[in-house]
Amino acid sequence: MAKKSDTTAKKQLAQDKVNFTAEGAPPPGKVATTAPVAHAQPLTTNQGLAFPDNHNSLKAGGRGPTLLEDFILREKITHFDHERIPERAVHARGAGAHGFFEVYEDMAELTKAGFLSTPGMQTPVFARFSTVAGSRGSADTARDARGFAVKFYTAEGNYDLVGNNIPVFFIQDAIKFPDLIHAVKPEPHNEIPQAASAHDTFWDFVTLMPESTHMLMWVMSDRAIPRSLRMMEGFGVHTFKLVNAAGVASFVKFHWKPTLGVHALAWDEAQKLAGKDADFHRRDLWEAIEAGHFPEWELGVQVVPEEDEFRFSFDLLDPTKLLPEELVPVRRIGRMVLNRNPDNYFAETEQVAFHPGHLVPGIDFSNDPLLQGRLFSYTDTQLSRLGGANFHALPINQPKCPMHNFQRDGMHRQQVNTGRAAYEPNTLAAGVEFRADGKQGPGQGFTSVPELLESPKLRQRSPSFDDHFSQARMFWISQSPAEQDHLVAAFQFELSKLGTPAIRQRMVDNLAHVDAELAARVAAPLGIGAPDAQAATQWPGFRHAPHPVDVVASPALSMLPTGPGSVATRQVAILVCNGVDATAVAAVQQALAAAGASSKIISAALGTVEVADGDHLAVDCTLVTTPSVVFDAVYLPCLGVHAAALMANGDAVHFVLEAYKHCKPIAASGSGAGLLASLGITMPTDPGVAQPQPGVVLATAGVLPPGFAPAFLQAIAQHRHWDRHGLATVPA
Ligand code: HDD
Repeated sequence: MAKKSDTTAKKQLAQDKVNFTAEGAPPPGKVATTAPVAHAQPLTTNQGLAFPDNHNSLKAGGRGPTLLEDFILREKITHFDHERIPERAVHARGAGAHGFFEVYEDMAELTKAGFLSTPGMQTPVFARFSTVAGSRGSADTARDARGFAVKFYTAEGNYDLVGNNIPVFFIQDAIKFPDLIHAVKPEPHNEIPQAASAHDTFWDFVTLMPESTHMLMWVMSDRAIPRSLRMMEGFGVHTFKLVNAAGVASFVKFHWKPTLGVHALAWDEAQKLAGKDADFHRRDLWEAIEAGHFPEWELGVQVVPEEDEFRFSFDLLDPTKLLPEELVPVRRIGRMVLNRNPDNYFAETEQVAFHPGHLVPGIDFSNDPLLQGRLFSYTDTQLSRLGGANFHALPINQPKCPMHNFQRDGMHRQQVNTGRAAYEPNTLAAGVEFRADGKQGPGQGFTSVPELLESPKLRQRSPSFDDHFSQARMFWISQSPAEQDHLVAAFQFELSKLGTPAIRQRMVDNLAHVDAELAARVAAPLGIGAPDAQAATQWPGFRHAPHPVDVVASPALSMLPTGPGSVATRQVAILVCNGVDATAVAAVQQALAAAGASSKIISAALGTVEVADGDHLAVDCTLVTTPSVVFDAVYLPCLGVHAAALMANGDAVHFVLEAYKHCKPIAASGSGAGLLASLGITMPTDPGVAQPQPGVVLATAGVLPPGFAPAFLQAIAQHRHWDRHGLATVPA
């Protein structure tokens, strides 16, 4: 028996040897030669050991158990098991890009910051945009503030401007930040809902914190659902200080102004996009940069001399207040261009560590209590997120200027420091001291602005922070009628989702302090009582300061004046089927391309459609895979006698109606114009070009009139036609 078994084992062993080479793995020591040239380096372990077979673990026989001694397998699996790091507690989902900042003028009169000193000087930057509440895998188009963080790699050290796309914040003191975030994140018992503020805990908290009312107005506005990360403003939010070489400080608010204007999605569209293309914003950023349409913003400053600190009816240190641009104009001092996508998402976008306390000489903090608290939080969070004190040594975080100090050791230390003396002062390291000389002036290092501070220790909010509603009112009265409608609808949507009617009531009671009409409109469909301003005053967090007389509209707060703008990078869908007028399609495509927009041919199936003259037109995408929500505008060309066939397709009908309902520009020619009429959109009575509804461009004649493409381009440049009427009846 034993002998027979030995023989079987030997046979199996021989067979295993055959199998080993038969399966294609080269003999030990040889490197596979069939790999593409780019990957032709030998595959090695983390220790550099080349190994020939990356497909099979080491087993006792071809069908036997895997051996524990397989250190190659163990290393690979172990590394994989530890690939994930904790996601950011907030701003987990983000997209980033490299670029440069270029200053327009010498800012020496205000700041000694070197990167703001020489006109035309370029400083490398890395920018990361993010949503706040959602997890790393959540959808891009959630209703939320967007993070707008920029790291400037200046010659004097890294400067981080860690802002948002909204100029104010929910809370006035950092001690409330964990409460705010616990309230807005998914509820802890069931982890629902993801990336959404429309749930009880968020509104429970904010209604008890009326200081959040101003920010709520922004978050319920279309600012919280940007069309593109490239089309949103950024704000430093807090008041900071600029300091010149003579030590003279001024207060400053920072702004980023996008050259493409500020534009938003429709709320219904944003929700659908969350499912149809959860990567909508990051894809848009990536593709624009790949296509050479580099996103660009101008950096603006609002400067207030120190002696004017108390000039305003609000406190400059209060982060729930903005500085109206009509009171202090925004001076544009430079531009940021993002011109390179990251090579590796994890290494760069995920591992980048921002911190409002990363400053350079010439820029300093104010005493805003929200900012002061942030100064602790950001380093602290990187310690656990990036695994220790050496996160500054990750390539994306390294300063691009010399860096010397006596910080030593710690997890994942990259630097190999030499010498005995890891302290200062010393005489043992050739007397070297790594210290700037402390004098004022360019290149002389960071010094804090001296400030006289003598006061009792108090755990108290300054009464100058008490006015919670005036700027919320200013925001409301500065919006166009369409923007007001969207804001009311957003409040209604969010509050309708609450299971606790008392919270809905508390919100409209608070809103009654902003504007009676706003509160009444929001309350109408919520199944609650009329807004009661007096009831709101009963809650402990309520501090009542009457609206100061200077609450006037601030035109800069509306998104409308920023358009019409450019059509560059806009995406246009051209719906086709057999019989399409290819000449008209080519003419419109040419006009769009010349203006920097792009177009896609959409039909029911991939392949080609037969055009009117018997030729063929290639289809780019199908109606189902690229729905209307991923486009900015739609063109319906003449489809000859086949027009009815397209409209027999429910997906095509839905595509057009949905684009129309989302107020997107629609152009139609020939029988395409007739199709719109059959959908109840418009009656094409005029033979030439007519615009019966805002943003609808028609040509009923067979040949496109010369004004057709320009009219369509103009409609696209206006972004959306929010003033379209009768939309409630459109079934999409
Ligand atoms: Fe914050 C991340 C912006 C208040 C604590 N914050 C973070 C990011 C942005 C902001 C853009 C993402 C940076 C990135 O892309 O990596 N945060 C703001 C703004 C605030 C603000 C504009 C108010 C004006 N934050 C704030 C407070 C605290 C924090 C009051 C805590 C006291 N924020 C953090 C954090 C994060 C963060 C937990 C998460 C990941 C990180 O820092 O690096 O530390």
